[in-house]
This record gives sequence, structure tokens and C-alpha cells, in this order.
Amino acid sequence: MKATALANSNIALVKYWGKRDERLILPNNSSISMTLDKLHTTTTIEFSDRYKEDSLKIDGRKVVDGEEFGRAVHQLNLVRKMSQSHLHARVESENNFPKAAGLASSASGFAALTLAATKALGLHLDKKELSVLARQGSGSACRSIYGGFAEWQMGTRPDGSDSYAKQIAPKEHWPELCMVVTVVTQEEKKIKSRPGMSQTVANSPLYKAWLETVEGDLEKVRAGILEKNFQLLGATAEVNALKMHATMHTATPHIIYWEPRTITLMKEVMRMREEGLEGYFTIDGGPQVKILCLEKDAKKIMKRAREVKGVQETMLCQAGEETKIIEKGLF
Ligand code: 2P0
Repeated sequence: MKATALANSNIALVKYWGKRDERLILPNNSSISMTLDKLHTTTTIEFSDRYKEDSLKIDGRKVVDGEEFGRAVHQLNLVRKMSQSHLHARVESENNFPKAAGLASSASGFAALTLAATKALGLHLDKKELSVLARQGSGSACRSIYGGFAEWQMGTRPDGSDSYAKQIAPKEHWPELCMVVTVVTQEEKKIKSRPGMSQTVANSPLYKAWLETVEGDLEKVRAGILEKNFQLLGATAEVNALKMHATMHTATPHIIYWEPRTITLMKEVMRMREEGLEGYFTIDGGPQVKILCLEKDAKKIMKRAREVKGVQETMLCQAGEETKIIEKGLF
């Protein structure tokens, strides 16, 4: 009745932005991501009749109500329903990176929660079933079930049964591909992705253009990964991120996740490219900049990023492993 899961976060190379069903978390477009090896969430769950209610601790802090608690309990309820259990759970979770600052904590968080909860209740789900379930906790979590590179296929069915991720390639496919993750602020963002997304879908005049061009980006990024064509992958991913941010910048009220340091880093990546140091940036729902590069340039690019004033941390990541069960629990 107790299990611990470790899930890596993932960074989208073609972003998921906008839902067609907010309750089931069904997206308006497919997306592609790279699972990272160094940003992870560890979650231990125990179900027991000793517990009179669900309890949740994240990074040592008790979470007793609010949206975070509600979303975790909703996910536990989905798993309880599948296994016809009425037991309450004790959940403890730890991230090794700043939460809710655009480093995809909800992706690794809900992937770990989903696997640990199903295992603790004795369910044996395959990856597709886990992906469908994780998606209902947080959309991007369905991609973190897989290692390497994954594509979340948006699906068309109203019940969401065909909206889940599949692996494009395992991490061993392209070990030279790196992502330098930079942290420019540890602060939690003021507007979460969820309201940010719905605000954009509701009224950004550019949202239509986003949907019209995303299929082309998916094709290029898929090919870039499979053919290990770094220029194609990087250039497409960079413009895809800028397009997503352009939809937010033009929503009413608008959402600007970038800080001055974010823009300085973007410019620095462009400058490096002019000098022959090939890197491409991507940015999610937050101010952090992630730089795609090849291993041969990674150290130099990290050094250059670290020299940008205000950059607090840089981490060199490669493609990481799938969400898995581990022995060592948090309690
Ligand atoms: C992504 N993001 O593809 C995009 C790019 C942020 C920017 O998925 O509402 O936390 O829980 O499904 O997954 C962040 O949104 O949102 C996200 P919900 P989620 O990675």
C-alpha cells in the first residue's frame, strides 16, 4: 500500500498551449518534449485505513487546502476510483529544483504522483494508461511518463481516451543533445500556466495563427529528433516558443513571463550563434531560459550563460529516463 516514484520533468520543443476541454485536460494541439535527466520529483504515497483524511507535503511544507491540494486529491480520487478503494493517503513529494518558476514542476509532480498512487493501490498500468491518467492531473505530465523524447498526441475523442503521449526516441538515441537550464529568479510566477492558457485561448488574436502553424512545427521537430538534425530541431523549437509567447503577449489582459534577464539571455544565445557557437533558446510559462545545444559546445555555452548578470544557476541536462518506481521512500 506504499510506493515511491521518481519522475523527471520535461521541456517542450513544440509547446502545449491551450485546452479544448479544461476538466479532462485535452489540448488544442499536439506537443513534443525532451525529458530531462536532472530535474526531478520524488513522491512517496501510502494508502492506509489509519489515515482519516488525505495529507500532502511538498518540499517539507504541509499543503492543507487551496488549488495545489485540490488537484492532488483529484488525482488520488481518479486512482482510487480505478482500484475501487476508499482509503485515504499520505503523500510526500520533493523537487530538486525551484517549483512553479517555469521548470515544469507540475509535469514531474503529476507523473510521479500518478505512478506512485497506482502502484501503491496494486494497479499495473501500461505506459499509455499511465499517460492518460497523468494527463488528467496536468497536461504536460503525460509526456514525463516516457524517457527520451515524447509526443503528446492531442487526440479527437471527447472522453480523452486517445489523448496521451508516445515515445519518439529513447534517451540513448541522441546522447549528444544537451539542454542548459538557467535560473534567473527563484520566485514563483504570478500567473500560473492554467489561467494563462485559458486567457490566451479566449481572446488572443494570434492564437489562430498558433494553431495553424503548429502542425508544421511538429513535423520539423519530429524529423529533427529522428534525423538528429540539430539546426532544424533548434531553429524550429526557438520560433515555436516565441510564437507561444506572442499569443500571451497579445491576450487581454496580457501575460509577460519574461524578466529583463530573460531577454538578455535570449540575445546572448543569438550572439553566440553569430559567433559560431550553436545554441537555441526555449522558454515556458516563466522567466527561465533553456538553451538547446550539442555536448561539444555545452561547457562554453554554460560559461557564457553564467556570465550574464543575474543568472543564478545553470544546469547541464541531457535526455532523461522514464518515470519509475524506486526503493528509497521519503517516509
Ligand atoms: C508545455 N507548458 O508544453 C507548455 C509550454 C507551459 C508552456 O505544459 O493546466 O502545467 O496542468 O495542463 O501542464 C504548463 O502547463 O498545465 C505547460 P495544465 P501544465 O510544457
